Amino acid sequence: MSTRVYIGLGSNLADPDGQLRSALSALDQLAQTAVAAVSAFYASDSLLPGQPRYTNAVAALDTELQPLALLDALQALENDHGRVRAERWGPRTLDLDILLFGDHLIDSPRLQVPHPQMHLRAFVLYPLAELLPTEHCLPDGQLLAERLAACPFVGLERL
Ligand code: ROI
Repeated sequence: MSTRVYIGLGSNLADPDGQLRSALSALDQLAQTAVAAVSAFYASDSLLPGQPRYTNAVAALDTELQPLALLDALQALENDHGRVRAERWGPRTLDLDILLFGDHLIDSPRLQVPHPQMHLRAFVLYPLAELLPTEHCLPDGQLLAERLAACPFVGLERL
């Protein structure tokens, strides 16, 4: 049985748009996984000053993988795209975050779902809202519409 999963993609190094396109085709080739839909790409300044601008997007996947197996696959993909984990929050060629995994609530040392910062980040919420109805109720009980209302579309450029 497959689960609908939402992945946040981000890059701010080495041709960010190209990194995202290449990541999307790699995601579609993952075992037991298919890409069902992809948002537009969005550009925005980094939340941390002094970094290059990011390109972000959200993809909907249907996967038969369990959450930690998917996380392993995403981290392998990040490494394939030349990501070097030099500093926490550092610039990165590719960042893949599990935002939602069906309606699961996961709180393990390696993986928290829903992604703990997603409700604060316009570059996650607005692309997600292209793929989910805003009346969608998130696993923590909040409506996507409420999250959007609390997180204005500021500084985002839809590409
Ligand atoms: N800023 C933007 N705009 N997009 C990101 O994906 C992103 N990722 C990060 C930090 C450094 C917090 N800032 C970001 O990890």
